[in-house]
Amino acid sequence: TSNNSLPPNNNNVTVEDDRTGLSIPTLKRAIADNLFYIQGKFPTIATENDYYMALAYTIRDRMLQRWAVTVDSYLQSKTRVVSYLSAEYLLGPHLGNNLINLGIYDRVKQAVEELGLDLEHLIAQEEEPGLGNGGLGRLAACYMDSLATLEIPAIGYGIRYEFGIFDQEIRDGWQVEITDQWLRYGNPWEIRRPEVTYEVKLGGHVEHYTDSHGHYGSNWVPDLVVKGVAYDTPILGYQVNTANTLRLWKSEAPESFDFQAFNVGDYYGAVNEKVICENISKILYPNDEQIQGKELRLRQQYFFVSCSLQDMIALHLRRGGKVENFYETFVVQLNDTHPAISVAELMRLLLDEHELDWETAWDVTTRTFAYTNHTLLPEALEKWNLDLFASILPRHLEIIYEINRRFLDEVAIRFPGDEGKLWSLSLIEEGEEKSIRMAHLACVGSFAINGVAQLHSELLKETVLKDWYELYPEKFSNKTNGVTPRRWMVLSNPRLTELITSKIGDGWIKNLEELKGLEKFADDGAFRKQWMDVKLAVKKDLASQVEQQQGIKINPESLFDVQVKRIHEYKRQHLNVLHIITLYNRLKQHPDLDIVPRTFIFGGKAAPSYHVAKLMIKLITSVAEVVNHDPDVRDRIKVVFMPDYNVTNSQKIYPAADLSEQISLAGKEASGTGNMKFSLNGALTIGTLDGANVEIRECVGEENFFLFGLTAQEVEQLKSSGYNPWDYYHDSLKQAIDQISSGFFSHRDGSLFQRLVNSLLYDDRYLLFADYHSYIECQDRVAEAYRDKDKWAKMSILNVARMGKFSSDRSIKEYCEDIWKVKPVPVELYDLCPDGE
Ligand code: CBF
Repeated sequence: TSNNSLPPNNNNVTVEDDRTGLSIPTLKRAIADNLFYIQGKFPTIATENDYYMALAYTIRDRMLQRWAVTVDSYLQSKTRVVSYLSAEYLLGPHLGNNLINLGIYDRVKQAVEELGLDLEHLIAQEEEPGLGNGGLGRLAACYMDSLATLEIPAIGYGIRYEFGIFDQEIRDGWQVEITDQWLRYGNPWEIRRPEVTYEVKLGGHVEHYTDSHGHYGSNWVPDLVVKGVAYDTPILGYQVNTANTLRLWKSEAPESFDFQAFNVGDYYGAVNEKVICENISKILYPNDEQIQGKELRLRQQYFFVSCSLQDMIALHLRRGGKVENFYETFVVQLNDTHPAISVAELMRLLLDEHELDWETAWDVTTRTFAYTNHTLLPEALEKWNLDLFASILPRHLEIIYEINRRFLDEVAIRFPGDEGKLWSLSLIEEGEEKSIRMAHLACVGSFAINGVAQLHSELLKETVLKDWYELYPEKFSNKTNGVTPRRWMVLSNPRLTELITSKIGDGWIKNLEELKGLEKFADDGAFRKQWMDVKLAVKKDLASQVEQQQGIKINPESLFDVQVKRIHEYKRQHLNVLHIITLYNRLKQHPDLDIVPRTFIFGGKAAPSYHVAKLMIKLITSVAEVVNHDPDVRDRIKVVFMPDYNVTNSQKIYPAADLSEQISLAGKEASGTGNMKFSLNGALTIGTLDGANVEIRECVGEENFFLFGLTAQEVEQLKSSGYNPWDYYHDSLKQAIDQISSGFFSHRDGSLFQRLVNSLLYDDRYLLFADYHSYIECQDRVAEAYRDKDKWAKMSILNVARMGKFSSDRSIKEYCEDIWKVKPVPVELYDLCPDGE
């Protein structure tokens, strides 16, 4: 049917309609067509995955014209393009989201049903691209959605990892990591661009020369050259024509090299080098907020940054620009320090490849980059061992030395005689092991620096970037994170979306502040009932999923108390466990105690080499084992660990939560974005004054937020006055800790959790003990509040109504106005291939 010579069929469907048409008969034909011509299958033998693929191609076809026109209009226009550089994109499945953004979800559902299929089943076939670890990668994905929805010319650059974040299984209560093979059945959403490739040098040495005109130059002689190949994925905005590009790089061996090796008979050498090249984009490092300083990771960072900058320069020149004006075409946002090597790479390209002088090259560079910091944790601040760095990027080391020399000269003038300042601001950390401080490279090379929540941005200025703030106060600002309501409401919570829309229309999907309109219904009894009915229906869905997958029966009427996020000591999942044990002990002591039934739901991955985090998972599952099977509990408490927490699973979890656990130690969580997704879906928060919790509480009202714990300031005071966990080790806390260490939850194996218990008793870096009593008292208030369902409904409605600020659209608008200085460029559809051309 794709053959041009065929006449239109009796539905009057033309060839063009087959690729773009949106009527139900056309969609059905297109699906059947793709099933046959792309999958090579026909209905009697097609699997559900074949149908998913056929549908995915059908939808991609409908995005292609928008995509091509968007690219063309950016090439034609003279407006600045935002380039988002991120080593991670945690996109989640595309199909459902694209149907929402195209506005054809219901229509496609019907078309698919008429073919005897179920749309939700097909959507569930998609293997999500898990190209990120957690919040940082998911933020990048939300920002791509908002950039397109706001019609901002933008391109996202990253790495096409062959293996994304590992799949998690729980065996005998322990996390087991399984390789993520997201590409195993192919990826219908991407297009390989074999013509868009760049060479990336690695290793070797640098030669210096003076040419016949007396110009001094540097020639980097690498010992390995890798090829980066572009894979493009369209990112469609909501109800607009804009489809921006996410360009991910795959590393390959250059075509030429293996022949050279064969010629000299080195078969092993040739194959080995090919493997080395391909390894660069093989796997995502599974550490969230922890650096490991591994050579391959530096190679990955440099690889994608170099390809991306070369690509941007090529596009800029193609638009008729001169390298000196590069920053007029692109503004480049560095998503944390992972792409910070960009500063040295752009300098290298401008100096060595485009022969600009140092001053001009530095001027271009510092007008190009802006840097977002995402963490205050010292262990997450990237540093590269100098020798390692020199062995991979010898030319960049020279450039960094020169940047540093000039920069420290400036510092010496500003702070005469202040050796300490030179030491603390230097790009090089001295000491036994010299290293390069990537955050400092990002700061010196960027014209803007921002944190991701008000508190975080303030703490940055007072702590890790204090000296930088003193030097360049004008560079600093805050850009509080946000989440896209398209994925995190419309797609994941259709019931609530419908209820809200029935009251205030659907304007809120693009302008989240319109949720304010719900406030006036918060006192309407009938609406509260509808609200709680929706919540109950969603909880029932989750309950049946849990029962089906794990055989655990949970009571949908119980309070769903949820903590889903990466497992980390600073996020304090073990504080939550201490509360569970406390409740359990109360029930054991007073079996007839009238408690509010609760279901505790956990989910999250631990970095494979982070032993204490893995032990925290084992603790949760061990406590679950005891509590869930104790007849005295009589099902009043249930504990569930949902395996393989990812975007797909999270879309079912956030909508079902009553209570959102945001209990990190104040001053440790930069922002959090899960906190926003929960509250947007009507969960109430129990939380500390950390990250964006502070702003969420301000917005929803302190009476609609369960606050506990020390403030960031109090944490510092307590630490500096000499914190002693033993001061808090009594009563119910002592009982819980002693049970864990005596083996009560581990078949009398007292040694199992000893490392975890000792880390609390003898260090307690994250002050669990100090916050325990306040947490328990607050949880008791939560339980009391939940008894009054009507009041709870009101609080829940008000939470949603007041979450307007936390749309990623708002964040992106702030970046556009304050940092990027870019404006929307609406895309008009036009025919790119008029007849006869
Ligand atoms: O800013 C996005 C998120 O980034 C992190 O996940 C990170 O990797 N540094 C932080 O931990 C989150 O607080 C933050 O929301």
